[in-house]
Amino acid sequence: MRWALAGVAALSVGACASRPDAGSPAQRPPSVVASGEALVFVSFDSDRDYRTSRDELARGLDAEWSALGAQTLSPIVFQQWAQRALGDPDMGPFRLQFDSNVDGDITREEFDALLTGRFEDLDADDDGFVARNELVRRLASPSPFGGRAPERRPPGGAFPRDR
Ligand SMILES: [Ca+2]
Ligand SMILES: [Ca+2]
Ligand SMILES: [Ca+2]
Repeated sequence: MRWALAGVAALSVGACASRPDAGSPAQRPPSVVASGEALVFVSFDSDRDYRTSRDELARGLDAEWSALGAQTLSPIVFQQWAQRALGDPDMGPFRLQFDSNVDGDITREEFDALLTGRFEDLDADDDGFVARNELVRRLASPSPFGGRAPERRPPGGAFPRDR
């Protein structure tokens, strides 16, 4: 009997504890997204001042390329890097965006050019630093689906993989 009562008590505590998460939209934190390159730029912040400078970008690109240990990135090496560095290779930036001459391989110059371009794009106030607030984006409105916006497929059903 004591065991059964203890079980009921534990269940009701669990129900109460989960209730705040299901509160009004105002109680939910805003939905925020960070791009794959944002994760890379955060990792380049070597002095940990929460912003990545152009010097840190240059040193970070050197270190990243050295760690890859290849003259050029083949599709399979790029895929492995994207999985680890970008968090999700299907979120971009994509291989074809790096491979500007579309020869199948990514050179150091192509690697640097794309990431440097993204850095400049993200540096919204043009001060030469990419700060954390320039790396995250709030989604337009809190989603009623627990912070996760429903996917909207474009007509035809496929998401564009290479913009
Ligand atoms: Ca820094
Ligand atoms: Ca190429
Ligand atoms: Ca900036």
